Amino acid sequence: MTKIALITGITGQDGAYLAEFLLNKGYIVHGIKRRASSFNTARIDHLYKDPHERNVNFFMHYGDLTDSTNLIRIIQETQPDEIYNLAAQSHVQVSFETPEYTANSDALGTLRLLEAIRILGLEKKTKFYQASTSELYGKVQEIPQSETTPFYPRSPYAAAKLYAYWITINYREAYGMFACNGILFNHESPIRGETFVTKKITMAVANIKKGLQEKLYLGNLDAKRDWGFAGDYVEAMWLMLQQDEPDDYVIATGKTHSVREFVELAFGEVGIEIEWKGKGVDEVGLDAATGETMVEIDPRYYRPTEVDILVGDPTKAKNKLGWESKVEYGNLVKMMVDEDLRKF
Ligand code: NDP
Ligand code: GDR
Repeated sequence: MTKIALITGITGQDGAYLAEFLLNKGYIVHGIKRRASSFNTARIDHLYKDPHERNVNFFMHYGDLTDSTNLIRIIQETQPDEIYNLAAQSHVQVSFETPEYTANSDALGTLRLLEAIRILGLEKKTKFYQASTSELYGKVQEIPQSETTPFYPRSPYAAAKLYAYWITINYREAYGMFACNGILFNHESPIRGETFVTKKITMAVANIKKGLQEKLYLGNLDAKRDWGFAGDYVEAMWLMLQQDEPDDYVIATGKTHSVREFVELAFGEVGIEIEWKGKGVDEVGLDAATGETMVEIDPRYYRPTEVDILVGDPTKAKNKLGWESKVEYGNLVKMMVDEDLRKF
């Protein structure tokens, strides 16, 4: 029997990788996209087929996580075996500026989907994946962070995702739903959103190399993150829904690097060695060969409350799902810089 998947957030980084992954597994894939005044489907255009063709297995529906009736109708029409809830206002810094909207889409949006499954009587048919996040750990209580590490959210985004995490568990326990949280640590790719720090850096490196940009402005250089490759991480989402029992899993590489190290490695890819001078907001990253300023600090990118260090313990995912992160950090940085050099 051909399986049917419904992906929210299909136009995002993970939505695009997951849609391709599931289509390759023979799924029929439905995606929910928001109406926008300009095209927002660049990441999935290569998967799209004219609906008038035969054997079409990829369908798009207009929708929004803030609109319950729309979600109920789409789930009723598509009768999915698996729902992957990837849609979110996913930018931590933006969540400080739009806290209420972030809560509406990221926290209540998750509730709306779970409730839709229940209203439609699909509790026993439809499995549910929730895109939980390492941001839940926030002000970390333990290194590395595992499924049993206490949470301490440090942003409106993380607080909204904390609600989504617990409501997913509550629906699993209250109604016997097959609902899982993937606690994913940062994962990146050439199609990462352009305002996340990795992509911002790799794009700037490519632009500077080509003489299209003078320098790069960043915030906190000392934040440390456990960065993996998005293409690897979507497989873990799928694996969680193929197990006998629903459960929650940390998905991570187990290694951590600072933003500063990422900058050094990315510039290194185009033959620029960065030398740091000064302290705090006055710190600059110089081209060691020419003395030109490549990186400056702009305090605008500092967050009111920062998450200093994240590093995940993926042991449970390895033992129970047989999942491991494949693309190494250095190769990830190279992949992103190479793609930006090619594109821009
Ligand atoms: P992106 O920001 O790339 O994609 C987010 C997607 O959600 C986009 O398709 C966006 O649509 C959609 N969306 C936003 N708001 C709404 C809404 N109100 N209704 C419907 N759709 C909406 O995120 P990623 O692909 O990087 O992440 C996927 C999920 O995983 C997110 O929930 C994120 O919070 C979570 N996560 C991500 C991690 C990462 O490192 N990437 C790590 C841990 C968790 P549009 O294109 O129109 O903006
Ligand atoms: P994060 O990713 O907040 O971890 O959330 P982001 O790339 O935005 O920030 C990582 C770290 O870099 C520091 N930083 C900057 N960040 C941005 N965006 N821009 C800058 O100029 C800059 N300078 C320094 C930040 O302070 C931070 O410490 C991502 C998102 O994908 C979430 O949706 C997801 O849940 C988590 O990863 C896991």
